[in-house]
Amino acid sequence: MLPRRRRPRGGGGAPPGILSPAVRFPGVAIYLAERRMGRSRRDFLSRLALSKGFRVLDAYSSAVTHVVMEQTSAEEAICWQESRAAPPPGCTRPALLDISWFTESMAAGQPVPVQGRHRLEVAVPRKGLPSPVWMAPYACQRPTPLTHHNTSLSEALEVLAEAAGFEGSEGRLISFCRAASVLKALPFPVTAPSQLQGLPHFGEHSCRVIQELLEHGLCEEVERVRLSERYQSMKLFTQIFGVGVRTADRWYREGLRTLDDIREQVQRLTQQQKAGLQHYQDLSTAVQRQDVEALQQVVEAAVGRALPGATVTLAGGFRRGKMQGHDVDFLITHPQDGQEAGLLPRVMCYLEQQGFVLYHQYRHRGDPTHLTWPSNTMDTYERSFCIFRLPRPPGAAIGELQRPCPTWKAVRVDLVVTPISQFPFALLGWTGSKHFERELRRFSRKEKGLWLNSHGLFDPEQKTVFPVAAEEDIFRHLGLAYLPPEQRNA
Ligand code: DCP
Ligand code: MG
Repeated sequence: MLPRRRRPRGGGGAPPGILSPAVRFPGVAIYLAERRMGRSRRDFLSRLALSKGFRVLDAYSSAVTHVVMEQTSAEEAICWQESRAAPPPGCTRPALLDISWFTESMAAGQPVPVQGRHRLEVAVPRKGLPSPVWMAPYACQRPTPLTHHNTSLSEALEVLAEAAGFEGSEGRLISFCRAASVLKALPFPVTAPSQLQGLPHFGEHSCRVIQELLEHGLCEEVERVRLSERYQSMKLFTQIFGVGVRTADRWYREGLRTLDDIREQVQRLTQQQKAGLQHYQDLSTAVQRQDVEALQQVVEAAVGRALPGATVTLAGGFRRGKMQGHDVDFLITHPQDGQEAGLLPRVMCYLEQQGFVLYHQYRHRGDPTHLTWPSNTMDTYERSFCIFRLPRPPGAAIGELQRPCPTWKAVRVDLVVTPISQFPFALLGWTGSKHFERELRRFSRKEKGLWLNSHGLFDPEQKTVFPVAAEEDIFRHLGLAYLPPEQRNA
């Protein structure tokens, strides 16, 4: 069990509910509908959720994100919801869920991503194929759950996106990402090309790929790319910590193909790349959720010692509900603006003394006014890119004994320090997904004329920034319905 975390409140103007002193998932607000549940069971479930850091609202309102019901049919649930006030413009109705979502979330100690089987849905008699649906054009305007109905199709498009990125074709990369992201948001599996009609971002190329996959189970172009020497070497090289597309491309053009080829050139590598190569096996193995919890405790202890009152918040894919990831992203802040300055060297020093650090690269805080707005340079926060030495619990799986060192494993961790006044922007920016962030910035710029980055939201005409207290405020300023992290898997 993790110690309770102190963290900035994410309520963002939510109506008063039953509030826990330590809300761990500010993006989730549960409403337990009492209908068939009964008062005492509802009270028991509320207390359980509160004890695990969930926010439970005692009244149904537009702040509710998850409605949980028991022994209620889908038809009854929808009638119940329609009898309530309609959501304000721009807000979506909360998900109607059966108790399985609640019990699974309590068991996991965090909100599990909402899947089809959790939803109370009216079974519509199927007449042939589900008809094409209307879909909002920007990924930040629609929920995208972690697990969806079109995984093999979206993965194929993402191979083409990645390959385009390896060739420096940013435009093609984004086009394929957008089409893949639409598939992830669809509420049904695509089984016929006609279902793509009217969907945004489905150009001729993406349609052709999907058609081939639906007809033959494979797409010749995707398979050719996947098996190509170029794609495989670029993927291998860019997986090394500290190696980007440009370096990987240079190595490839020089005829290098394998990790051994790179090891022979060790004198040309940066310290970061050397560390990446040294720990390649561990770092190319997915980080698991239990590793994240162990790491959070380690980081919290160091941060608490370096600056009492400072908080550690999980961001990145794990905040979106992923069970595995390539690294762990933590944001550090302090409730008093300015207190956090210079904190990270003390944290790193303490972690190093305890033997948790295999490698780290510290970056001083930069001046955010030097960012060229609107910029793709994410931020100028003080940060450390680290490789942690994470002790393995005794009795790790047998297969683990073949690993380089069975008693610990190397894990990539990013630590980012932000002043509390900018924290909601940093949290939004560091939660991802990458495509979601790209879309959010594009939406801000093109639809609202505002510039968004991980430091703030800027109005270039008025020359003003928007003060915010929580992520919800940023969505509100942009006129978007709030999406909790687990619906940002675009
Ligand atoms: N990010 C950022 N600045 C960076 C790197 C990442 O702001 N220099 C943002 C982009 C992503 C988010 O942080 O939206 C997390 O980045 P990751 O690369 O860690 O990606 P994920 O955590 O989503 O996935 P995973 O770590 O599992 O690959
Ligand atoms: Mg990450």
